[in-house]
Amino acid sequence: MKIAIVCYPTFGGSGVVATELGIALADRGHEVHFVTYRQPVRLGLLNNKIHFHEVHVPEYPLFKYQPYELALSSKLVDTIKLYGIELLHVHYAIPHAYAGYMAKKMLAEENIHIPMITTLHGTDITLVGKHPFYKPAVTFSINKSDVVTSVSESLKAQTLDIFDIRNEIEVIPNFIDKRKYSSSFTDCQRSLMAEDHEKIVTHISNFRKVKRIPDVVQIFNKIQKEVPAKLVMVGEGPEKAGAEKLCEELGISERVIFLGNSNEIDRILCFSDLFLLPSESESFGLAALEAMMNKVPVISSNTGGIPEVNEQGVTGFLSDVGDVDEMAENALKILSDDAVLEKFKANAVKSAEKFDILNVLPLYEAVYKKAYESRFNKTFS
Ligand code: GMT
Repeated sequence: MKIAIVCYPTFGGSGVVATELGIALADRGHEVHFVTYRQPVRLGLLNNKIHFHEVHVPEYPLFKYQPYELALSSKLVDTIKLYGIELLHVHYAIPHAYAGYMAKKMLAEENIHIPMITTLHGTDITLVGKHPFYKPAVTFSINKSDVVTSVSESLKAQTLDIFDIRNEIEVIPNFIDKRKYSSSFTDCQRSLMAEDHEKIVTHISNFRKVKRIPDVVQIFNKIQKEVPAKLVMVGEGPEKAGAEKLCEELGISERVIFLGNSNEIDRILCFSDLFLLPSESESFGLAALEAMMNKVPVISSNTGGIPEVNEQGVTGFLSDVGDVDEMAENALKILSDDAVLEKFKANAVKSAEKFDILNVLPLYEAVYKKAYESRFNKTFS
């Protein structure tokens, strides 16, 4: 099948999921076309099964805001016609579902009918999408999608709660490719980050307010008072400068390493002992799953879809949003005893395996089949 995938090409979770899904679909013999404004960060070499089409938005001085949706929908129309694309999968409702629907309508004028799958990722619903300025357009484009999927039960419930949705929403969780981890590094080069006797605590995100970055620093501050430790902060975003300042104020700058964005997440997680994710809201928490797959237990908030990934007392611990005292106490329960740490590490990887791509990919293929067959009234093979 020829599939067009629309996503954000950045380090955000929705772009990562879309990219990994596209790569896996290509491995299964599908022809995948990514349509976005830059080559997705996790997309490696292109080949005859994986194509990338860049959306250009020409600058025009009359416009205060350049019309990306317009350029995207036009690019989709051209790409779908040129390559005979049979199915469109858009990740993150804003503005992708809206632009995708416009492309569908333009194509229908030329008697080309293409089913559209929309995958809801989180902030497109819980933060941005529910804003009154966007809500009518988001509701409309979700209702006009042929199939809607969400990455957790929690996000599905929130979507139905916030919007007037008439479509079914199918839950397809985020996934991870277990095979990529079977050849884990034998030497993580841990010594580059910390002394042998120090534990390594890690946080990875896009450093937005929703991630509660000051909580990460506060939790670590409490941890390092009891156990020798380093904090590795990976990512870039608006909250980073404040976090650096807070570390200075707390006198822990020497114990905290800010790495910036990295394409070597697995190498970093390989030497990590604990992962912190105290988010305000989190539809799934792909970063937590990636940590778990690398044998790293997770201390998190209990918000949104995180409890569907991090199991209380098994793969880590969950607390109410903002309860940094309890999060630090739980972190110390794990870090203070090597036998306990080993137990949590083993549990984390075992639990993460449930989300292996081999279990999740067939769910996406099933929704593609359903959308294709209901659109074309013929069997998908
Ligand atoms: O905020 C982020 O982490 C980025 C954001 C995105 O869409 O790029 O992530 C959302 O989608 C991920 C993939 O489905 C989920 O794992 C994240 O939990 C979700 N983020 C939030 O809900 C805050």
